[in-house]
Amino acid sequence: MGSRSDWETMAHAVQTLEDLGVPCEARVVSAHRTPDLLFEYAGSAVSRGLRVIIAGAGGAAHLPGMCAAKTRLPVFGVPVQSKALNGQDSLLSIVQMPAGIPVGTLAIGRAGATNAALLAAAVLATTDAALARRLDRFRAEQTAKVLNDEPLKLP
Ligand code: RP5
Repeated sequence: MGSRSDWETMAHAVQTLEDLGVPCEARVVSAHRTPDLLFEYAGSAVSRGLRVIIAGAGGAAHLPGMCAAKTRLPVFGVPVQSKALNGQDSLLSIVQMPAGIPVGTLAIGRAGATNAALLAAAVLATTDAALARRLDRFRAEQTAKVLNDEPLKLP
């Protein structure tokens, strides 16, 4: 993520990955404030054995795009909800990549962070049968929770 201030949002990605038993690391790597670290982090991602990168950033959110420019790994971008523009700025910064360097862009905020983790797990599950079973179980439990919910009552 681009800043420690993004952690409140990006913790949902980490929590989701941990719930699914997917090993991950959480780092603050800023495209603006630590550009050399970003180059090193994304540039060494393949050789370090990373499989997917989830990059969360807000405002002028260059991190996912710059990350994707430096690695061929799948990069999923999470637009963090900014104070000034509610994350619309983050979303447009991340989603409007020119053809050639893709960033899979998720929803603004918590839903995007959670879904980025689920998408990353889905990618990894294509070559990991045990993870595929855990992901299927997560989805089945989610479905059952909705179906077995209490009947609605007037407030
Ligand atoms: C971006 O600027 C970060 O991703 C963060 O969402 C935003 C604000 O950062 P802070 O000023 O809170 O560190 O680079």
